[in-house]
Amino acid sequence: MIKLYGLRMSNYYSLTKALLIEKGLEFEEVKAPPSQKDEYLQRSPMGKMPSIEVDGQFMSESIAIFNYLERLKPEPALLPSDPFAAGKTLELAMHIKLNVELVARRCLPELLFKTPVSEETKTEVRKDLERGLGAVERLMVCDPYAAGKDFSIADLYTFFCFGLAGTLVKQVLGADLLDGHPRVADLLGRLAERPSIARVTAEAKG
Ligand SMILES: N[C@@H](CCC(=O)N[C@@H](CS)C(=O)NCC(=O)O)C(=O)O
Repeated sequence: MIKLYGLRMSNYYSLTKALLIEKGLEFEEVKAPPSQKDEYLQRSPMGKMPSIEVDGQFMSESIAIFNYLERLKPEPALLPSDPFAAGKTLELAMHIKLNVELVARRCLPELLFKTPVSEETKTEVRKDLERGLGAVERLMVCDPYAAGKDFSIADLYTFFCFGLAGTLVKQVLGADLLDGHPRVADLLGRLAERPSIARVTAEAKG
């Protein structure tokens, strides 16, 4: 059985857990906060969560884990069968991750550790987020799902990356990330009701 290491509070752990549920794969959750200890770095070379263990072998990075699971269990597919459409779906997922979530993440020290983020950084974050959101808006289909008519890996990145980014922008920048982005706001509302995502959210709270 696949072991999923990390903590339920992590958005990438949550994304990977939702992915395992979507795929209908059996898995066991193993509590493992990030660490720089050798044993942890064997599983996840940056000491981050999540990572998975399969038959004594380890893998980190949510997108690599997705690629593995998609090949391990092709149905239900979380990428379109058309190669170009599959590339576009991953393009969207990566813009959400790299140009929205990772940008907002620069504010994390202030939210998590009460270490103030400088005004200079906040100004940069606002500017970079505007650019990132513009890119995502240009790529997003939202009809009805992020990348088109079928639920895909892009929806999981949408939900779990926008979730954290939205909280960071609200708490640290005092703004609404989704202001001016009603399509994304609507999509997030619909995705919250998807059984895999609803279960992950409920179990992270409880
Ligand atoms: N690119 C990684 C990101 C993983 C990541 O940033 N994990 C965070 C928690 S959400 C973490 O472990 N942070 C601890 C650290 O940076 O040391 C993925 O997609 O899996």
